[in-house]
Amino acid sequence: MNERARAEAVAPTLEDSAWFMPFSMNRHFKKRPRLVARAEGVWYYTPDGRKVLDGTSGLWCVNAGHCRPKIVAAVQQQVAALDFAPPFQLGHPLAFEFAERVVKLAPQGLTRVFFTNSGSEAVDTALKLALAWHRVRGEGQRTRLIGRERGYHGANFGGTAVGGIVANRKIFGALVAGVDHLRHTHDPERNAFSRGQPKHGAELADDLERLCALHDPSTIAAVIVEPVACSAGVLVPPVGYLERLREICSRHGILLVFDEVITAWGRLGRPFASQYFGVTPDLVTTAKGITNATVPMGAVFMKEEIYQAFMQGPENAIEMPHGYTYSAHPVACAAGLATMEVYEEEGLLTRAAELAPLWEEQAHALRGLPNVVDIRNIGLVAAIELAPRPGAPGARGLEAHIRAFERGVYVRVTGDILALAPPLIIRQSEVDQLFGTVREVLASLP
Ligand code: PXG
Ligand code: PLP
Repeated sequence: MNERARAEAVAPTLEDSAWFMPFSMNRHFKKRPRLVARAEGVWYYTPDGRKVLDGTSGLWCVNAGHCRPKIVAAVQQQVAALDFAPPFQLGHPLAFEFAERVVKLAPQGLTRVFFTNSGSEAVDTALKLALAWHRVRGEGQRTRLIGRERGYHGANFGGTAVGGIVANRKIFGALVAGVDHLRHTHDPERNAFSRGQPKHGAELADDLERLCALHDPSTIAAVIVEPVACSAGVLVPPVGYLERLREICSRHGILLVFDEVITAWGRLGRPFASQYFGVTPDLVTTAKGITNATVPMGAVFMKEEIYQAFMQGPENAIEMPHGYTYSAHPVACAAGLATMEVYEEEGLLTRAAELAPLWEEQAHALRGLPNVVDIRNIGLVAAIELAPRPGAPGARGLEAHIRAFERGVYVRVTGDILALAPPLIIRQSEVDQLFGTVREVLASLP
């Protein structure tokens, strides 16, 4: 069957498809689907062969571009050589090799890594590690977890509980006891159209002092934040904010977790955002770009002292009763190793720093277009915030997303915020096309 025939075979049945799509408007989408059938580099191809520029690296994950031959070959070879090996009480060489490779890139002092299969699992793993770490050191009263308003930490129980996007939480009711949230840092009145880090708002980190006073710091296990909150619309940390959070956590013995599921693997022009901002957390969660999204994988990096605290007691006892059937899956490790090679050979973990100045210019050149109320950027990320239509929040954003797709550009939309984060291999001419299409769409959008 050629691509068109296959599309026609699929299309008539979509409207009552069995697939309950995640984080999607199922009925709306199935009536008017947008499908991609193939990808290469920065391009998606629809089933009928139309090219669509991938302006969001899939879901912020295909950092080296799509279907990279080296990664494809590594996956093909691995799946034929060793399809699966249990990670509990058995191992395979690639898992150990991959761990060595990635800890070399991790923020300084984060010398150990635990593998998961997604960012959501990485987050729940990090939260469990934080609770357990305090407990094995005799501070089992530290059970509180602190997230932040507008944070996104995946879809599992712990991550949903510390997450701060209201729509993602309220349908589930109370999830995990003892969770509280810092205020978010978004302040359009003072910081609209900031280039890079906004000037105002470092003092918002002092909200952690308020929560410490309220709950008593000795009850707090960990604080988790995204260095840049990407899902909730690219909220860039104010100058000095992350430093202050770090200082308060250290002073009170609270573990600081940076959720770098999106911001790691070169998005800001350094391997990790922690390095970009010069702030080192105690744990880092990541996923997505760790395998260029070719095979699902996530990871938690931790300081040596956290790992060592568990390496006590008899050597024939399991130190950490936690893990997943597919932790360090051989095919994921093979994809990850090939991904690291591509990143290194092509300098992709620093390329965003080279592209960033012009990227920033082009993003902010959209200022003044109808309904544009804010533009934010950092590294190879930008957000364009649109004024909502009265009584219909999200409608304008969704229409922009659909129109852009019809004009050959895929951009992510959250409410009325468009988010751009293309693969790190993007060429300048393709950046021009990305912004050119966004400009046309915004100019034409009611
Ligand atoms: N933490 C952060 C900071 C994330 O961005 C997760 C955890 C969860 O990862 P998994 O692999 O379980 O999805 C994420 C994922 C969007 C969008 O449009 C963002 C994510 C996922 C889907 C959509 O902004 N981030
Ligand atoms: N549920 C059941 C019944 C299981 O047996 C397992 C794993 O053995 C799980 C859940 C967890 O699955 P995973 O390890 O893939 O996360």
